[in-house]
Amino acid sequence: MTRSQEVQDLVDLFEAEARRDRDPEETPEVGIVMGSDSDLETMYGAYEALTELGFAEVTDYDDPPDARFTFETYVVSAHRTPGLMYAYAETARARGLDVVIAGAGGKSADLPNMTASIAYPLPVIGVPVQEKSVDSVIGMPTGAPIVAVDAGKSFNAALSAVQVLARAHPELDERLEAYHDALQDEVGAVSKRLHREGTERFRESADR
Ligand code: AIR
Repeated sequence: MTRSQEVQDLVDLFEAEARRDRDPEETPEVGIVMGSDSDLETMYGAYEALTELGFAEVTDYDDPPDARFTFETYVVSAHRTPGLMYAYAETARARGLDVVIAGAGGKSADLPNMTASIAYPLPVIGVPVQEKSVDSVIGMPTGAPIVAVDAGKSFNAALSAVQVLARAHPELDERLEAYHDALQDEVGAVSKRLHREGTERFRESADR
């Protein structure tokens, strides 16, 4: 299959970045890829989780954000642009990525599993964008691993990605702990309020 110019530009970019041998502090740690821009609303959860944990998005490799931990985002289709998927996954490690979050929808959601195979041993966290995509994301043969979340759970995929990174970066451990503490506080506060107000008043209160 030939590649269009738009795709070839991206392949050239990935290959050039792979050759550059940049300082790991300047390259994104997390890569987010999705099969179509129609997946973006579902994959936005990964963006939300990463930014909540202090990650910033790289949109220009030559002008990265100041944040220590960063991520990048692309549309890569396993079926419409197989060459782009191959180039993305094959260069992922050399470009400094430590973990990839890959989401796709439909019954043939092959981007996560193929990215996992090509980028191996880089960990890939698969996000089935729809319920019907779950089997094709998680159904990897023995020896070809993928980690995956439930349909649509891109927020959790990003938390898992940061858990992977936190093994090497204690400050991320602390951010994950702080995030979980805040979650606990929310549940504790709502539980107290439900108990204090009683069920009927709680249901009627505007700021539920
Ligand atoms: N898809 C795109 N290329 C390969 C696959 N499996 C998936 C996308 C999206 C769905 O097909 O991940 O969830 C429909 O894509 P679109 O672009 O037609 O909206």
